[in-house]
Amino acid sequence: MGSVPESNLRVILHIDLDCFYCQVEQKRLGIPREKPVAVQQWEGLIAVNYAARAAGITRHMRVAEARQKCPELICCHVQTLGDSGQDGGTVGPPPAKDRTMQKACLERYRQASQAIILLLRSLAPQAVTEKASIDEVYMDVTAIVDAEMRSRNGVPLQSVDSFAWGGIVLGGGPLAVHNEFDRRLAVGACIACRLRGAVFDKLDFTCSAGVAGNKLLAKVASAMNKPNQQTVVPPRAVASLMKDLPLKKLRNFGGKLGEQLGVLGCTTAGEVAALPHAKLVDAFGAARTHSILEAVAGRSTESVEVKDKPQSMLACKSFEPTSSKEGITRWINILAEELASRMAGDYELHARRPRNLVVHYRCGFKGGERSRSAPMPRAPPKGTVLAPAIAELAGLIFWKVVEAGGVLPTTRLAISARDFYDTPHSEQEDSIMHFMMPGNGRTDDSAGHAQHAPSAPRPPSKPRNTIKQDHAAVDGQAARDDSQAHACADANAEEPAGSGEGRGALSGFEGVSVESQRRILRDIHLERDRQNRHPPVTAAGSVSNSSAASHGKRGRPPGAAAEAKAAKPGKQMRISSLFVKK
Ligand code: DCP
Repeated sequence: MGSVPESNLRVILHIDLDCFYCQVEQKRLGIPREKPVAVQQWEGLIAVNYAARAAGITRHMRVAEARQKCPELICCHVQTLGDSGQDGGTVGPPPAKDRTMQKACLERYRQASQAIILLLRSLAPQAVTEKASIDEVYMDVTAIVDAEMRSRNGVPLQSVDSFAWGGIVLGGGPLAVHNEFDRRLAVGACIACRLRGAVFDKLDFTCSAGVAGNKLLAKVASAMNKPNQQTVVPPRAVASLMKDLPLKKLRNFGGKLGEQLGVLGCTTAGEVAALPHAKLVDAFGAARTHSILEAVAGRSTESVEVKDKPQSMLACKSFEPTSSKEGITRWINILAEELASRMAGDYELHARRPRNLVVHYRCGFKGGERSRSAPMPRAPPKGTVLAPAIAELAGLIFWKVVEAGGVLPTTRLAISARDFYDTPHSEQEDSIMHFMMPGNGRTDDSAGHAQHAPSAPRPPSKPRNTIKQDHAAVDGQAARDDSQAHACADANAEEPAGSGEGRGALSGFEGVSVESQRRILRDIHLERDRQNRHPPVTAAGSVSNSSAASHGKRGRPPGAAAEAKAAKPGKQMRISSLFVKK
């Protein structure tokens, strides 16, 4: 490896679903890809597909304005929970949604997200896969690339044409066949193509990817050519990429740091790099200056971490100030339903339960959020806590706080589950493995009804019936409004779990047939067993038997060829000409 630093030899993918909520709704409702579609939450748009973007529709536009601009726009409302039940997401003029009586529910997006990440993990168990948000994943595929390079025994790839789904090389190509790092990136690009192909083939979602030597560059790259394309960043392209890169496109530079750098006159990474060092040190101190300069130069050693289980789960609702016992109880019941459903889904997947229940509340509009916690009601063996028990305890906590004064009128309520523990093995047959057995699909009754059944085995916990005051918001989410769908959806603590309306289907697989769900789950476990013996994703080999057809049989995802053609010429080139024979 000579003097090349170790981190420069990593190969990192950032995979980002295209117009994610729209794709989920289009798939669910059978709306063709080429139709303009937007997902609305109340009267605002929170997601817009690429056909609608071409017609000038943007996120945050009001529905009325968008319809005026594009009369053929199909608006789907996010699923809502509340008085009119779990409706939502209809095509055409949606039924009126009453924000005061209903709450947004992102469950179907969480489930789709979960299905995608499970599929990616099953296809590339040697990769380290980190879920970064509801629709983006980092994958460190270095181990797969290493294996591929070893198996080629120094023989370079000559062509990756057959995997070229909209691949673009930043800075112009071709990649250098004699350069080890370029070759490694090319292998990474093939892996990305394979994975994207499998996501399309098995789950019918298109996604874009960035392929680079670190997380920072991979993320920047995946957003550069959307939809349904992938972008490779060879080392020689990094300097010019960073020079004009708007700071808001750089992770962690969008918020306060971006503002502070704006005050110093910088809007691009290159401008920050050109600032006098002393000026940066004055503003940020030496250590922070170092990390800022590393980032704006496109350098990062941050590792990809497996984060497959959310640390907590939260259901929340903001409303006009209310002191009505009836109204507040109604919301507590709805939130408890939502949380219980997610906990049940999480139990199926991860065979674990939360130790504690937290109630978060805000008084008026100005006050900060506060919370109190208590041990979660007990679940029966091989079962999960049901909504009525959660609602009862949450109500008890909330009204005790009210008795102490200072909470009413309330403007926001949230209930969260946290401090998860793994259930004993003896109980776990009821979870994911159970569903892998033929004929063992979940039924309406399978969530465990003996709600107050005595004493499921519990790890040591705080004394029961004690309510603990947590003055600060417990989760990041606790401070967010349910109308801020993205914030909630994005946060790790809000990761997918419950099955909501998906009775009869495994959570995480909404829209996928029960047979396919079982097959995917079986694949995951079989692949894990086989991990080191038969690497399932290779750059040139098949992804797996069941998905190998993704290239031959199905061809490219729709629009890939046209989109690739539309890619900027000159500075960028398609991956199909990654290598020239020398
Ligand atoms: N989202 C939201 N509110 C926001 C931003 C996003 O509710 N302010 C939701 C809707 C998106 C999903 O999160 O579909 C993912 O957000 P992205 O920013 O990744 O945007 P998209 O996936 O919609 O589009 P793109 O293809 O540009 O990534």
